[in-house]
Amino acid sequence: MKRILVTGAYGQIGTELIGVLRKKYGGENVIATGRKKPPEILTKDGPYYRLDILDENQLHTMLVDHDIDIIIHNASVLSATGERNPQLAYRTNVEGSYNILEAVRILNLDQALIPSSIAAFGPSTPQDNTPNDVIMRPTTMYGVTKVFVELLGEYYTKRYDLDFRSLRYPGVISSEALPGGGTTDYAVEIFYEALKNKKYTSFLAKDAMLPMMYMPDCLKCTVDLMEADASKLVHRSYNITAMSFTPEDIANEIKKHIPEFEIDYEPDFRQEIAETWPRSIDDSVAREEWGWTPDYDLTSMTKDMLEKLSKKLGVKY
Ligand code: AKB
Repeated sequence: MKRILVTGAYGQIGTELIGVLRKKYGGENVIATGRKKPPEILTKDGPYYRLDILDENQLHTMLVDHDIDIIIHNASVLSATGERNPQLAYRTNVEGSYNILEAVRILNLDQALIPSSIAAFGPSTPQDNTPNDVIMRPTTMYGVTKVFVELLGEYYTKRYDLDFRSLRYPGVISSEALPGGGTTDYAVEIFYEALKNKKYTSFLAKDAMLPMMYMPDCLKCTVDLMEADASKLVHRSYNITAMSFTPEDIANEIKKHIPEFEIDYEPDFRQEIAETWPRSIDDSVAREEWGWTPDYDLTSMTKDMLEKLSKKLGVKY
C-alpha cells in the first residue's frame, strides 16, 4: 500500500481529500500535515503533523520517518491573498514547491502531485475554451508562481525522471471547509449567504464568467491523476473543468430553490484578477490521457450544495 503525505491538509481541498485517501489507502498510510491546529476531521482516522514546508530538514525527516511514497502538495497562497501579500505568495508557492521537488528527487520518492490553477493563464491567453497548451503570461503573483511550479516540475521530470503531475484547478465549490483568499470564493460564500440571509453582495461583476467544479469532481480528478498509469501521460500539467458560470447564472440557479434570494454586485480588486483568467477551458487532454469526466454541472451542484449546507447550518429553505 502506498504511503501518501498531504501538505495544506486543513485547506478547502485538503480537508476532504484526506478522508477520501484514508478510505482508499488506510488511515495510517495518509499523513495530513499543515502549519495550523487541525480540525477534528483530520485527526480522527489517521495522523496529523505540524509541518513547515520552508524547513527542509523537517520536511526530509518527516518523509523518511513516515516512509512516504507520494506527496500531494496542496499548501499554497491563493490569488487574492497573493495580491495582498506577494512576498508571502512567492515564498510559500515557489520556495515551498522547490523544497518539495528537491525532497522527492533526493529521497527518490515515487511521485509529487502539485496542483496548479486557471490562474496560470493571463490576459494574452485565449479566454474561451482555453486549450491545454497555450501562451501563459499571468499578471498575478499567484499565477506567476503556478506557471513556475508547472515548468519546474516538468523540468524535474525531464532532467531527473521524477514523476511530477499537476492539475489546473478551476474555482472549487464545497460545503465542508471554506476556501480562503481566492477570487472564486464568491461561488461558495453565495450559498452560505443565500441560506442564512437570502441576500448576497458579489465581489465579482454580474457577467464575470469563470471555470468551476464541485468538490466531489475535484477529489475524483485528483485521485485519478495520482493513480493514472505514468506511461499514458504525455503531458504533466492538465486543464480540468466541469462547468463555467457567472455570478448572475449561479444566483438564478439558487433562486430556483430559494425564490426570495437577492444578489447585488460591488466588484472589488478581485474582479480585475478574474478578468485576466479564462472564461472556460478545454480539458480534452485530461479526458484523452487519463479518462477524466466530471459528474456535476451547475444544476446538480447547486441542488446538492443547498441540501448539504442547509443540514450543516441547520437552516431550512
Ligand atoms: C483562486 O481563486 O485563487 C483559486 C484558484 C482558481 O486557483 N480558487
